[in-house]
Amino acid sequence: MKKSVIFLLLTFISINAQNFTHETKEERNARMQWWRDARFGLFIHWGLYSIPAGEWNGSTNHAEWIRTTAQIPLKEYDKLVDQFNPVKFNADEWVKMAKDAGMKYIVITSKHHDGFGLFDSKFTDFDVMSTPFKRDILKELSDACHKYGIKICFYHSIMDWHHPDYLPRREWETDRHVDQADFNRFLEYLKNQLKELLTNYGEIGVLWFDGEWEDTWSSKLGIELYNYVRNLQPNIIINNRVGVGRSGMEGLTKEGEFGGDFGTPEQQIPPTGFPGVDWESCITMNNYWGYNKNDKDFKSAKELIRMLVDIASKGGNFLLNVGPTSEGLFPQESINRLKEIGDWMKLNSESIYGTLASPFANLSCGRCTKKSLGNNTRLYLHVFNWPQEGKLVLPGILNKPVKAYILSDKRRNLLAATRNEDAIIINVPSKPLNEINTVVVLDIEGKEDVTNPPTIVYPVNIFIDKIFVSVITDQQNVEIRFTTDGSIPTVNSMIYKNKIELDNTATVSARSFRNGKPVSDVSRALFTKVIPEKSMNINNPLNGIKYFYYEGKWEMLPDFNSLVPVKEGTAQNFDISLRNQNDYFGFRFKGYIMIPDDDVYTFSTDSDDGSKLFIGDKLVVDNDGLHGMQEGKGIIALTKGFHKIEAQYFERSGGNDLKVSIESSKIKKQNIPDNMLFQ
Ligand code: H79
Repeated sequence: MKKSVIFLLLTFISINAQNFTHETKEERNARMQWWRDARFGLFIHWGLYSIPAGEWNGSTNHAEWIRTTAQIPLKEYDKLVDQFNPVKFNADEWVKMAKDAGMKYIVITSKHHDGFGLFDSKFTDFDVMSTPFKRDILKELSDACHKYGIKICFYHSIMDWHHPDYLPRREWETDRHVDQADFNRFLEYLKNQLKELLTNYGEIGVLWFDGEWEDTWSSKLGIELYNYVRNLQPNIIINNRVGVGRSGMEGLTKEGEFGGDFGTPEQQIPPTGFPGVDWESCITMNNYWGYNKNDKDFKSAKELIRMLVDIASKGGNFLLNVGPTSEGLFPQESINRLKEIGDWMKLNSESIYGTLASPFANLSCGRCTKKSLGNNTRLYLHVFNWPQEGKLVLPGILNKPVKAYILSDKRRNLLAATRNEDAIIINVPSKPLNEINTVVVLDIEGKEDVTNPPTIVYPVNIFIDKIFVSVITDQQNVEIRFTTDGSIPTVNSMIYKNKIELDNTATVSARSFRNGKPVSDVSRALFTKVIPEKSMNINNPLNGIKYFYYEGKWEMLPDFNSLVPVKEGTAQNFDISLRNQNDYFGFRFKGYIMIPDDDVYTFSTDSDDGSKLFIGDKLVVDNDGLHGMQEGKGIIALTKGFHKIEAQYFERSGGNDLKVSIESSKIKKQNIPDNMLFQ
């Protein structure tokens, strides 16, 4: 192509920077497919922090956060650059270990919070090219990944404890002045480095952002960055930490917030899946992400395999972490575990890759994953608890069994599978082939027809005059029958057609029927009729709310009654910007809320750290304790008019924020507006 044509094309691309946050379902599915099929990836946390290996001045509870947790001055930390020389690093070996473990992608820290880059960056000297090692680690690793068919992905921290223009600072930091800091320049730096990562290393599978929770980052910047990255590699997948909608360590995106492409539960597996939502649990093999030489608390291979299966059965991905040493080696314990997982995967990976979530609400024998076979369906029964009597009972399914066998049985000996009412019973050997998890394959006729109870749907479970309750089910060709007197629905109970209207306290019980026979378990929910709290009369209400500001170091809300406020006055709203300092403070807001209608109201506080909300004298939201932005909710029935409202809040250190919101059948969830607050 001629230079001028290239130039024109580039201009064209840049003026047409697309908005990638809207795409069709088909486009999204196509982009996400490899990742959904993969189910299993390797996380690598590696950087300068592998040199101290978790230890600083005698304390041993550090890792990749050591710069902050040991409060290391910048010039001390910078000395690690001269020591970083992982001569035993061999990209091919790392990639082969991941591949042999059954992993399909690797996410490595291009830059962690400390700001150090494992790649050759033109925009900083704080990178691997300034170390004695002087080899672009990401280049070697991405080449090896491309060679072995593993997707290479980068973890890139937004928070940066090194760059002079990043804001805010650690509270104890003294050697990086804020005076000349310009966050916009930092944004340029961030984008410049991302452009390097997205142009110099071939196709990148995922960009995994983190460190998004400080108050300089915003939803707007997140959406901009998402588009910036997709513009450079349109098919890339980006985690939800690019925006600010993550709900704490649970990691799923809060409703209404921008959530990138997938949720990121950290160090935990959600109790259930989230139909229609992509997510990935990232979990360490021992306790720390970065290498900590004293941390020998490794999960067993059995635990890790069962975690992988548990996650897959809920429709998620498993990103399992290894923290390599400063020599460039995986810890031996990690190598051993990857090997054991690989041994299991070699025989059983078909039950992981490309599977869908379990159709069963719960299974006592273990977990289930699923694949469509066109007309029929294949269930993979991951048996954790092998049956004593040679009979594996799968309760709660109405399909005809087609065939069954043990996945790791090379001869594929067929197992007899028979029906017994709503169960399928499979004759199995008396001993499992694998103690950790023996997978029994069960093919069934048609789409799965499981007896999960119908779902009773309601926004709140209390009401004043009446309430309308919906019931839904995934089961095909059924009618739902229900009762409101606590009894089990029978073939003679009312058929559910429209929403159930209740005007008295009642328990709704629902069950599916087909051809006059019950074909599901029973679901139940209690709805309580309540008397709403009476409003009060106030003379001359004025807009605004009283505030009382306190200072102190607390781990939970103090008894403000026993403390003297540093200052007090009137605020427009629950406004914590009226503070004198950014850490170690608390607020109490007192006033009245004008309630527009008799109704049930859901109040929530979203706060970092703890908060509580009282309406009248009732504690409605208890969201106390030390935590990042975290939401607490409560419900209360109120009559129209004025009610006392009091919010309490405290902040220890780090980020701080308080949002108080209201929602009802007539009010969309929103922060309580100024015009509802009075003093
Ligand atoms: O890279 C690893 C860790 O170093 C990093 N994430 C994994 C993948 C990590 N950074 N911070 N933490 C883990 C814990 C931090 C938690 C908190 Fe928060 C930050 C509490 C309050 C601010 C997360 C964000 C929970 C609430 C908001």
